[in-house]
Amino acid sequence: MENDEPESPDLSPANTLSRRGTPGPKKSHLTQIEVIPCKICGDKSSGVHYGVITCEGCKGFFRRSQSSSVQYSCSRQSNCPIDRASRNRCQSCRLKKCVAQGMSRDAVKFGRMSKRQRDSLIAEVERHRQQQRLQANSIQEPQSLLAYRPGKEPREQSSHLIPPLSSPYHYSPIEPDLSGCPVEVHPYPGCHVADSHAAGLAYKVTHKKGESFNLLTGRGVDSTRSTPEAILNMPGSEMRFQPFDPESSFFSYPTSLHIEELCASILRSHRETTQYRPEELQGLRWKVFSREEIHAYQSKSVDEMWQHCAVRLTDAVQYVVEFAKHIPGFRQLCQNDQIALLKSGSMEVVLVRMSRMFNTENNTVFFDGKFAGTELFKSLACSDLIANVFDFAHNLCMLRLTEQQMAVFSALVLLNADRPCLENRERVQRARRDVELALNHILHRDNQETLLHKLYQRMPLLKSLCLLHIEKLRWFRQLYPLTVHSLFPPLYKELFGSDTDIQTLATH
Ligand code: HC2
Repeated sequence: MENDEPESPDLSPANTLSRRGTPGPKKSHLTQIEVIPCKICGDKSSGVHYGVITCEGCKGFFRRSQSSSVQYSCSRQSNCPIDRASRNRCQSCRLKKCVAQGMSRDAVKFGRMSKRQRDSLIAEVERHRQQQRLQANSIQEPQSLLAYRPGKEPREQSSHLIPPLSSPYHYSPIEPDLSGCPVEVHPYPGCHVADSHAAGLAYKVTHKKGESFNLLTGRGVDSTRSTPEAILNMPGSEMRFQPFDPESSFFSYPTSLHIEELCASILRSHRETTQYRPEELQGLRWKVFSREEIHAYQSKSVDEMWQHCAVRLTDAVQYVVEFAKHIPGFRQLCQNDQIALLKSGSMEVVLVRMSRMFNTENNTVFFDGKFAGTELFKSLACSDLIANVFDFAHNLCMLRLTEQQMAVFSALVLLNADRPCLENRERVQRARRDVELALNHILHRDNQETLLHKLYQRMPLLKSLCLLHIEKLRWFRQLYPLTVHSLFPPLYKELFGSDTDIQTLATH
């Protein structure tokens, strides 16, 4: 534990700049950089420190962490959530997040930012201010989700399902304490295509034990809540997140107004759950890993690098889970089906989203705070998977999808009625049909109907990439069963592992 006493103000680049000021309207934006919450913990920021917008606490923490005598280690799974309340609990994970967000001792000083970076920052400040105005004026803002619901246990409050937001850009979908979940319990066995039926049965059995890890909440599953009335009472089903009412379109042909609302709603869910916005990524394109840094990744042992990627991948999946929960029609599905769709679809959406992080000019992807090529992943020892994943991201990136198109396509990838283990396929199919109409609608409106075919063509490819990923995990698990068992994030194992292997391991 360490204290986060605010420190005396430094000559942080932002402070320097705001003092110096720039002429015209830019000044008002840059002096209000504090409207953007700390990128590490979400607390109120005080400017750009070490290259990233942070609060005083995280600034001081990062400075102290740079002393050569400091060595942190995580006593859990290296995926501790870092927010204002929890930031002092794990120094290792806090530092990791600082580095992942791009904090660096020799960060380029803000005063010397390129015009592009500066514009991107101004845009971000403007968005936050707009958001604040909106939140002040509207009752349909995400914060209304935090409203207390009487008659529910605290752990069932929607604030667990939808984390507190200081703004949509401080989105922290990571559940409060994943470490409390027993690592040994693997409630949702891998739904392998071949044994999906058996897996479905096994799922229900373990579900009844009521001690499972819930993908949707990151918490224990209460099996009694799967009855229709219970689903209606599920936190969030009375959500006012979107004005769109998916139920109404289930029984009537959706009108174009419905479709417009659906599109807007999906876009909003997407925007609020992406780790980086397009302008931010654009501004970061100059950050590429140096030779030495690449070498450091390549020198990691196979299991160390796998664990590292598993943590990154799990972070990305958690954002996708949040996205899914806000797609109209998804939440109205029973919990079993929500979980089944996420189990088979979340990795696919991670790969779709990876194309947003891709730079086709040099075939790099934004990973750990900088742009990385395939060579950085050498020590994973699965170059075929990496090459294929990069190819996929490259090709999808070349389609230059708008955020709206990307959002609706991602929703379509998730709402797939052919996934294994679904209880109510028809309902998924109905929700999917609306999203298909939405995709048609926006592509027609954008005059890009040829994209439709191209997007549908990508779907089997996505599936094969995910199968290859699972195959590689099996290979890796054979080599390093203990790494997977003890060091991989529980959610990662839940999604990609088959629990029979773990049980075998546990009984030996
Ligand atoms: C994670 C979110 C980041 C962007 C990003 C970049 C590279 C991606 C990574 C994400 C997820 C995991 C990926 C990786 C490239 C290769 C790797 C996709 C999207 C992999 C194919 C590696 C094999 C499996 C791991 C878990 C050992 O913001 O899964």
